[in-house]
Amino acid sequence: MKTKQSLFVLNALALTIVGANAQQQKPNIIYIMSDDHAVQAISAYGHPVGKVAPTPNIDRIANDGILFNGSYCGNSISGPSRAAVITGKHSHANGFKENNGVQFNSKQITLPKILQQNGYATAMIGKWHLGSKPTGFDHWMMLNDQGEYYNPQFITPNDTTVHKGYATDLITDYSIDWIEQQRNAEKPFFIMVHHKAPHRSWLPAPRHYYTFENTEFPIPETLFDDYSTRTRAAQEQMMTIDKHMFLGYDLKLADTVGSKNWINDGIAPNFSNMTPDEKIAYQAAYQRTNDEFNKNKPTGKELVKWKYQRYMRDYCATIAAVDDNIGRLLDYLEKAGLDENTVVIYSSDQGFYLGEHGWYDKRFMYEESMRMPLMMKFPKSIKPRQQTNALVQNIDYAPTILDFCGIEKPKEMHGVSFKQVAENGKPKTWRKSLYYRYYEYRKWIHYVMPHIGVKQERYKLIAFHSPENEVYWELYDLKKDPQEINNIFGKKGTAKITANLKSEMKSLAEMYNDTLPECVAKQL
Ligand code: SGN
Ligand code: CA
Repeated sequence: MKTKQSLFVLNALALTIVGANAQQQKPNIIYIMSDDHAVQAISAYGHPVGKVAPTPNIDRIANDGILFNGSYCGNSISGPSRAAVITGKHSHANGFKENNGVQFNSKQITLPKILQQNGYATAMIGKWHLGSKPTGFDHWMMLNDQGEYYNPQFITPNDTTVHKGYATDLITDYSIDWIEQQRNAEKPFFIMVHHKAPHRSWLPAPRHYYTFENTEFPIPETLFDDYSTRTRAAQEQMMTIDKHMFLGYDLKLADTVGSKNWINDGIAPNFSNMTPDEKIAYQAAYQRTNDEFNKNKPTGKELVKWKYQRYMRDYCATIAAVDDNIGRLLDYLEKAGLDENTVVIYSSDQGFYLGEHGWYDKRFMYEESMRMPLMMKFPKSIKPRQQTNALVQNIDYAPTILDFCGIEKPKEMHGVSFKQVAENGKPKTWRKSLYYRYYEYRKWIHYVMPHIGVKQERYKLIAFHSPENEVYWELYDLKKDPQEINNIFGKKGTAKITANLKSEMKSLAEMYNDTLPECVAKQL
């Protein structure tokens, strides 16, 4: 017969075992984020660019799980988007509204802190770019500021050192190394793998110098957009391929036939942290096509087309290295038997213009920049080859990850979990509108007027507002005009739609506790 005491010990033991199993069963989370990777350049999305520059390894995540067609950010620029991801809150609430000269307030609740407190081993490797030191991580190594492609500096809690190699490869090496060797293997893990690529000025790895040399990228229909229906806001920006993409810095063009002397037409050419030998090899890789350019000297529209092709070749070549490395990470997970119980997410900090409307960069609430790539896989509960049009936003990532980990989200998070969407499809009650607000103005070479907007599946309303309190309204019907070239604000037959969207703007601002600028609020 068992004594009372031994029964107690047995019960306690059973509880410990159940506890340990539950802990072990908690999923691992790998959150991969690249920088400025547009959906157009991911083959899983089926865009013509993805067809000529496929990303088979990134696509593996979508094929094994779910692809989000309706994923958007709330403020299309790096730091603000990253801050929204880790806090689950829009910019006005997490305080990180602009990219430049701001420091993230690390005192607030963040996703990594919550996971760490709930027994997760946590790490962040790569671009952080929040002007602060990462918190909530057992282990972190961050690129210095925007980071370099070649031989980048990594900052750790202990030092700042140059690491020999190509950033995308190094970030993956260090991530795999942490998962394999360094983390506390008793705990489930959460790692943020943050690439620099494909951020400007698009410097490919040596193995990809020639990957797209002979690829003709499809010219976007709106490469020569005249912005005729847009308000003043879109006309004063400075991010056109034509007027504002530097021949040396961005496009690596030499001054004459046979010359290795890259043009300095505004900003000095960027050789990242290349060694002298790497620099010679890099310059040599462009020699043939630079000579060809200098023999033909295209001008006018032909020059814009040439710039577009060179831009796309380099941009996609930096993505090719991201793709190689994602393949390497996924292979490692399979080999280590970790793939079944690991949620893998791929995203970028925002979208990007690949020549649409003649632009590069982001910031605007128009589709190409507001839209974010998003895909995730988790073999335990997400079926393969799913797609959804549900409207999701970067503020939802933290609540979703917490939901997968069985942890309740803090009340202050604005986002909602899309775990159900991923597992069972979009519920009937799913949100119908997204809130957007962009702040940064005239702080850097790109001028995009601050704006506030509401995006629904069919319509989008935007209020640009100037420092002089002028308001410029734009309204688009995405069904009839997916390229947003026809601003129908104030046009016949749009009064009701506009009124609905204005009232939605007001209620979203209220729901998120945001204060609208007086000049906009007055017109709602
Ligand atoms: C740099 C780039 C800009 C880019 C910002 C923000 N210029 O300043 O083109 O818009 O980063 O990018 S560069 O001359 O430094 O390349 S973000 O990814 O941080 O949002
Ligand atoms: Ca970015």
